[in-house]
Amino acid sequence: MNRRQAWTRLLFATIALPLAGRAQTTTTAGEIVKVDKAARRLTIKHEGLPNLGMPAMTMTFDVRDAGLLDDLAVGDKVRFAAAKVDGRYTVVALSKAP
Ligand SMILES: [Cu+2]
Repeated sequence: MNRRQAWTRLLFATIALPLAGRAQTTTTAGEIVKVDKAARRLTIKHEGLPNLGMPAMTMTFDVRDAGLLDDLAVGDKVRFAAAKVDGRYTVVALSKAP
């Protein structure tokens, strides 16, 4: 690998890969069914989650960032992203739907 190739690889790793990762984080529509701040958990009636191979359903998720729960109430319509973190279904991003 010459110098130029090395730089190209470095650039790819620092710029292109994070962008690709972001593009794969699709959000899914849901409605808040229950907010459990003490346990840091959310029950969401959600549409399908393709990244988890999950059809639409109502289920409980862990929440990575407790701050996400502060402004949420039952019945809120949201868009969110979920992932399996340490073997548990976890909300990793969430915002209220407009
Ligand atoms: Cu589910």
